[in-house]
Amino acid sequence: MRAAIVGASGAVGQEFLRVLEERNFPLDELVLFGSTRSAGTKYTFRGKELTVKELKHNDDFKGIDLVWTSAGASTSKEYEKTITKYGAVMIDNSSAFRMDNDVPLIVPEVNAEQCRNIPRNVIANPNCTTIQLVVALKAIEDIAHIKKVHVSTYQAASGAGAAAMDELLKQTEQLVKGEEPTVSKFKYQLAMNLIPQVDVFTDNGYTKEEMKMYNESRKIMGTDIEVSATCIRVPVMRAHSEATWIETERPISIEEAREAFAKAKGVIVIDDTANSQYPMPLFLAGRDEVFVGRIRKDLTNPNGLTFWTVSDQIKKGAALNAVQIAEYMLEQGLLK
Ligand code: 2RA
Repeated sequence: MRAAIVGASGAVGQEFLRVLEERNFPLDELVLFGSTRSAGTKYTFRGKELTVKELKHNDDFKGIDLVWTSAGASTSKEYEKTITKYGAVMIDNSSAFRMDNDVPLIVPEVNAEQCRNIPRNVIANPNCTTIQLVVALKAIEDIAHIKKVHVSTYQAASGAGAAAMDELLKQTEQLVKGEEPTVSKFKYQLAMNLIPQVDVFTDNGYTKEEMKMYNESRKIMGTDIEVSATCIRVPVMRAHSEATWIETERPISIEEAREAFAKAKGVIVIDDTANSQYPMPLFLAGRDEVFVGRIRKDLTNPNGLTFWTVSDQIKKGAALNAVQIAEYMLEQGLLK
């Protein structure tokens, strides 16, 4: 298997290298691509030094079987044909193709089988907040149909890239020193603050990030589920948290829900409030799973349940999910 990463120098690109090593993904060769600025940069992968090649419209993708792309939607749109024209499968982490009817939007724990139908040789990786949400929702959908979801997200700085993580640390340091904090990666200072805006606002008052959760969840779950989200940027480094309220077709007990979560693929339950045990981003960054806690009935709705989740935004929210898609395809003989 000859594979490539486009956007190797970014936070997600670097996570791809870590995840591929960690999971010993079977590769005969890995080729790294990046922008003019990152071309020539060297990274070590499995003890070998790899040099980033400048992404160009040429035959560089000839003989490559699989390409993970995480370099922004405009780059994915521009290079789709260059990447796939010799038969490579493109697993794209950007928002470019997620809602295209001829591109499956995949979270392996939920709808892996849809990898079988890839007429453009393109598979879309969902937005990080959506991945985290649907892994948890799938556990409940398997026992009772979910009709409505309300979710409030608490999104880490990592969602805006490595430089945003650096800025959060820098702001914190500046505040401690009594200096004016540097504000460039978000509209406002993030340290000691919460910013109720992730991405730009749309005509209906929701942000693009919030509409991604509505649209992508419906496509992945393949149901009439409706998701109303409020996405908030919080001063946390790299794990997202979500407070979720669901309404199911029939009432489900806390015990039923907890059992369903405990059995679900990719989910770990941390829910022992008597001992103040619940998922927290500080302690779960770097982990593979979606962690679920604070499971309880919704006091406003007999068919309602509410719970809290935490998951690593760069790992399961991006690189790991995309690698798991490739692992599934290999297992199913869908990749060379
Ligand atoms: C964010 N989900 O958290 C968006 C993009 N990664 O900023």
